[in-house]
Order: sequence, then C-alpha cells, then structure tokens
Amino acid sequence: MQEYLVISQKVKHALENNIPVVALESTIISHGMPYPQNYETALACEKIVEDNGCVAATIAIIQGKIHVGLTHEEIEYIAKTGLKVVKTSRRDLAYVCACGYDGATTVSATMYLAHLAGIEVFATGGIGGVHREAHITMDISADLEELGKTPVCVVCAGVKAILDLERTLEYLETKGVLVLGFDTEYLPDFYTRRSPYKLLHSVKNANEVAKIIKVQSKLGLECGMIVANPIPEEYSLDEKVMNEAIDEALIKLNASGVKGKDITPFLLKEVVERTGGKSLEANIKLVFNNCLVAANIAKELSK
Ligand code: PSU
Ligand code: MN
Repeated sequence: MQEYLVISQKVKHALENNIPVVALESTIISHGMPYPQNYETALACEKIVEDNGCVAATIAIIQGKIHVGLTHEEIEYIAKTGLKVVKTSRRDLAYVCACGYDGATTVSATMYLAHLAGIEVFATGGIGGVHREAHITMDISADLEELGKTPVCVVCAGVKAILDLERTLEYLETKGVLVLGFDTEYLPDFYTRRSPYKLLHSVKNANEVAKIIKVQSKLGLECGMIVANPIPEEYSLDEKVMNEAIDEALIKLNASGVKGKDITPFLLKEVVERTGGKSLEANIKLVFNNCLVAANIAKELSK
C-alpha cells in the first residue's frame, strides 16, 4: 500500500496532531471545469479551507502514485492536462496505479482514499447519482455505493438536475446513507437552492453535523453521509433557465452516442455553453461555500 500512497508532509503532520483536514477531489478539476477556471478554483478551495483553520488535502493520482495533498504545480498539471487525465472512480484505481497513469479521482475514489489516509470530511460540488433513464441504462454513479460503505462525510450542493433526484434519494436510503439538509428542508439541486424533494433530516450548523458523525461512528455504521448545502442565494440561477439548458443538453446527449463515464463531463460542458458560462460561475461559488462548511465541520470534529 505505502508503495502507492503518498501523503504530503503537511497533511501527515495535521493528521498526527489533530489539526482538522478537509479532502478535495480532482475530477472536478480535470473533467468538471475548463482551464484556467479549474486551476484557480482548486487553489481558491484550498485557501478557503486553510483560512478557516484546516489543512486541505486535494487528492489525485500522478504517474501511478496516489497523492493525498498536492503541490500547486501538481494541481496545475492536472488542471492543464484536463480530459487526458483518467477519470478515476473506485473501479479504475488499481488499473491507473498499476499502469503508472495520471488519474483524477471522482467522489467515490476520493472518499475511499480519504478514508485510507484517515480524513473524515470531504468537500465537493455535486455528487454523482441515478441518471435519468437509469431504469433502461442502469447508469448509477459509483459515488452512491461508496457513500454506502465508506465513513466519510461529503459536503455538496446536492445532486445536479441532470440526474434523477428522486431516485437518487431512494437509492441512498437503500444504501443506508444519511442525507442532512444544511439549514434547509429540501434537497438542493446544485444551481438552485431547492428541489421539490423534501429531506427527512436537517441540521442548523457544523456542530450538529460533527455530533452526528461521531454517533454514526460509535454505532459502527461504517458508511458515508451527505451534508446537502444549498448554493448561496445571491449566486443561485433561475430554475426555468437551468431546466431548459439541461433538457437541451440531454437531447444532445441522446443524439451523440456518448456513454458511461463520459456522460457527466459531457452534460456539464453542454450546460455551461447553454447558459453562457453562468452555470460555471454558480458551480464555482457553490464549491467555495461547501469548502467553508466542510472546514467548519472538520474543526468541530477535532474538538
Ligand atoms: N458533479 C459535478 N461536477 C463534477 C462531478 C459531479 O457537479 O465534476 C464529478 C464528480 O467527480 C463525481 C463524478 O464523482 O463527476 C460522477 O461521475 P459519474 O456520473 O460518471 O459517476
Ligand atoms: Mn455512470
């Protein structure tokens, strides 16, 4: 294992000294946003985490080695190499490491690796979910399975409307995954603060989340948790405009022949083009907000 796992000095020092650490993923850098916004966003995420008293651990695979904690040069490399980096979910981990490739980790792989390193809190934009038409294609993100078995708290802005939100919630229930609305009673749908789907559980602050994480661990539940944190009001987009952009993107997807793991990056890019970049701006702002909440949760946990 040590052969493939490189934990940066800074992250190692933090983990050994009870300094709170927040994990960050890298598929959002390589496949989720264009250069240079992806690079700027990744650095800004680390800064938010660190300005709030935590250590940031962005996770990616570079030439077959898993890095927990990247240098700015390594982040820039992933950002510039973009789609040529292998989008790496749990399934791809052994292959990418054995072949010495570069890999950008999705939510599922990042959760797994964060847990290996001993990190309990992870911030991202949105998680993968049950795709619309999944009853035909069986396209359900590996993120949901990982949430069902890896004890890491994932702070996200809910599930993007390119997916089937209602079935995603059902699937998470089946897997035993707690979804906590962060100061909301409804599942946020990424670009807007609120979807029509009501959540059963909500919390008011980071302290409450930390308490629940501790109890979940004491009970030996051995699974993840979602903190669904709505995009700040001032950055949220118009629901109707977004739904139109998404519907058009889905029509283009069906005509394109794009399949499997290329679907999510394809849809994200199409939506950005259709909203004249507005969705990218919203995406960046909501990730920042998730980094802040994740940092606060990690701090509470370390008390
Ligand atoms: N949602 C976003 N941006 C992203 C992703 C999801 O808003 O970049 C990425 C995450 O890394 C997530 C992955 O884990 O897409 C899910 O891909 P798939 O649907 O192929 O499982
Ligand atoms: Mn898929």
